[in-house]
Amino acid sequence: MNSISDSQSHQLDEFHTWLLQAVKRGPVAVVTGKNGDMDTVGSAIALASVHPSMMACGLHLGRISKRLVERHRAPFRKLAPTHRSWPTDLAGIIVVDAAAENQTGLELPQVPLCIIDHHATNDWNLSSDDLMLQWDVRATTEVVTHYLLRHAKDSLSIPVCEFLLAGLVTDTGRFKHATAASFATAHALLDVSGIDYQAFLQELESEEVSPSERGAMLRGMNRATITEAGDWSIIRTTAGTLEGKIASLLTGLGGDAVVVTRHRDGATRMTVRAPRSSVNQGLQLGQIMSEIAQSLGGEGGGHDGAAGWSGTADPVAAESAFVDAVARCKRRRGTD
Ligand SMILES: [Mn+2]
Repeated sequence: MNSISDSQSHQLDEFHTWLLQAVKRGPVAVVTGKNGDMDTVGSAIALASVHPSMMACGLHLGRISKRLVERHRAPFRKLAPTHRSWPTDLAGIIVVDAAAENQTGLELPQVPLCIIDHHATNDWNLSSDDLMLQWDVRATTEVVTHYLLRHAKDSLSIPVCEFLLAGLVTDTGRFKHATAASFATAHALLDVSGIDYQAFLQELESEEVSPSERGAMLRGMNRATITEAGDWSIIRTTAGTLEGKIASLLTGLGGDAVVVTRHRDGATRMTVRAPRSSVNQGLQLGQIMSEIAQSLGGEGGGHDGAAGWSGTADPVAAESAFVDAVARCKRRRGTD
């Protein structure tokens, strides 16, 4: 089973050398992105399983991550945003699935750093002791899976494979946004663990949306409207919670892009999605969101088909900035 390029193999070998040297010097923290989604938490826990002096830690556990951590009693240390008491002999930090230091929500100490990520854009400032593995894959757990397959096969226990597979399943939207490489990663994980995929997926999805969340989502759907923006049609709405879920449901309606805006306690957040057909015709949402961060302030970025922005700008101004940016984007016809 080998679906990675020579250069990717080489990066995994480089990372292995970096890691071996780090764990020899002292403990290594594996830090998650602050959203605590299944991809970042799954990557951190799986990676931290390779050596006893590694520890998965981060600000927050998302709902699915929390359930899987509890079910497997997996080691994960929750940190406060004010956390400063890192071990004095801390030998390195690995950050998984975060495109910038502020996406960890933590102030990281000055130790050798390794970033493992799959976002299209990133704002890391790295020094020569640091390492960056930024792969064009659908989930960070894909990179971690290939590392474990190549250098730490014994770590691929059933729980570790479940963490990796769960990150892949959620970041690909149940394989809706999968590539041949992500299917190959999934195949390798099922093959090595013997996990029954259907049973695994049913258990992962067994947590239903609560009645109050269902109401909030229905109200968000009810407010949705369609706007023409240049060559594109955008479905837009506002929501107080679960913007990602609402955006996914609206994406299923077949517009060229979806924007869900949330405004709460003076903070504005935009969650945007685009189907593959729009991405193939030239719409790059991660790029658009980082441009919006440059013009309106705040933080923005992400993937071509799924991205976000947050800041203090007025929600109407933020949404208009997105609509304008999409309208300026030329549609390439004739592909897909
Ligand atoms: Mn991810």
